[in-house]
Amino acid sequence: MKEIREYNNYIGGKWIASQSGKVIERYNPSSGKLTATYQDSTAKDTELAIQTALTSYKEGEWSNWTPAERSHLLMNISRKLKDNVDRLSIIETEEVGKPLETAKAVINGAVENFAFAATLARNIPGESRSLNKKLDAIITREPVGVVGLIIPWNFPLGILSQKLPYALAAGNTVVVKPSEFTSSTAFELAKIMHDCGLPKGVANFLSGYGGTVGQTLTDSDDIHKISFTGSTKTGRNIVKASAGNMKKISLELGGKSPVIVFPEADIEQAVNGALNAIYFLQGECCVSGSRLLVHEDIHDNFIDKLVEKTKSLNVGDPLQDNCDIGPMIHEEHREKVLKYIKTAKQEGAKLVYGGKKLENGKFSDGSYVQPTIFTNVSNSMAIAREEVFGPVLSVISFKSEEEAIKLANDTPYGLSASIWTKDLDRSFRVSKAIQAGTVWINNHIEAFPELPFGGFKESGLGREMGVQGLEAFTEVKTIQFHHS
Ligand code: TXE
Repeated sequence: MKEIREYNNYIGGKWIASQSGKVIERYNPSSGKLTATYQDSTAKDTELAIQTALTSYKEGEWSNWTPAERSHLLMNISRKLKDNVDRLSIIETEEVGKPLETAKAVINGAVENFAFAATLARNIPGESRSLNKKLDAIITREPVGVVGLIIPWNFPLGILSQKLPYALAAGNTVVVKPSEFTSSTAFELAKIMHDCGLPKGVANFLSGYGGTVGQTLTDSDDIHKISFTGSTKTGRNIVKASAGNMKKISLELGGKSPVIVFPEADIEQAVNGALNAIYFLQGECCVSGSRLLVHEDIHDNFIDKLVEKTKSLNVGDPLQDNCDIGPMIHEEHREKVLKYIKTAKQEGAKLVYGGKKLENGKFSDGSYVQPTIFTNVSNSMAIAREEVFGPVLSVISFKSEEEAIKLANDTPYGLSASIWTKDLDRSFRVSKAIQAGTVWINNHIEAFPELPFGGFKESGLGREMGVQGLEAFTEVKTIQFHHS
């Protein structure tokens, strides 16, 4: 796309500029060219969005729509999103730097999230209990109220769709804060929702920085729940800031996911799986398989194959059909990734491939890093403990199943893990022993709206998607009937 996209905030069904008079400029991380501007919103703009959502919630128009009406609207949004997959994918590729095919797959996932949430809108769970002849009770779920959704830069529409349709299906009103780096597709979604007839004030979108818009949302007593995806550091701030009115919180944070390959695994399949696990979205993904644990008997052969395949990956312009690995989100992030590479070498890890900044020729305008593999990594090194969020793989060798489980769990994170084996007993045993919210057997990365997603330990609180993803946006009310 050639033109520079310009977005105002979407509040109360209207497109309005920030009171700051300032915009945030987003530069394409591959070409370095200006690609979009978003409003640099202030605390006052945020307050306006919150009060608009609160008024809409109190008026109850949306929560009083019948489940069927809410469901049809969400389904229409899903259809309209589908009609726009190609266009929206190009936008995300230009802003995130993700390969176009990856962008398409993720936005198709957003289509499915809206479609699935549409079915949940008509299936909000409830129970009744008969306690004795004179006492019956019903257990109902009500919307939480006004929800703040804070979105990161890596999957602007994908992660938004793991939250927004579920919050709306449950009858809440919302304020959405996209990432300051990649806000466009959230506003494109706002346009689609407007055109589909979402009542004004139900979903309000405003762009801006975390320290202003994000902080105002989390501090506000008129926000009843925050659903956040981002860094563990910001997640901790959100926990503290939410204490004021004890708002509910869901947090989907970082990860250091192990990919565990046992000797009986289908080696070709496991090599391809490990490759996808680390290089999907150039490693800028919360579930990246950034720690590869390989049994010592197959280690050398496995690494040879992995390095061979890594050499054949196409690093370059993410808009090109054959691109496998695009640029890092921005220069500062590239520097962070390079620093981890430097530290890994100093700590004694063995660099077997990559490790360099790509800055000449076709890479000169972008923030590219070579796909990188380290072997001889110890689980205590920084690259094995901290979220690098780049195409940097740490390989650790293990001798026994017990050792593999111990290494896998020796991390503050607990988002996901994958196990590569043909041994059914082992797959059950190990998956039960792993402390993570998602465990894949012979796969890594795939997600479905029907399946809840979230983390153990410092990877977060609560679940998104699945029935649990809707329940997370509800309060449970128990009503007792004492009768004669
Ligand atoms: O995240 P932040 P950043 C990890 C990854 C990455 C690191 C930093 O390791 O390198 O985080 O990325 C908003 N109150 N992940 O700095 O700051 C911010 O504006 C409220 C993992 O981009 O957590 C943005 O909208 N909100 C992750 C969102 O929080 C605040 C995806 C995320 O930004 C805020 C992205 C505040 N005080 C990064 N400060 C994943 N789990 O997939 C910032 N924000």
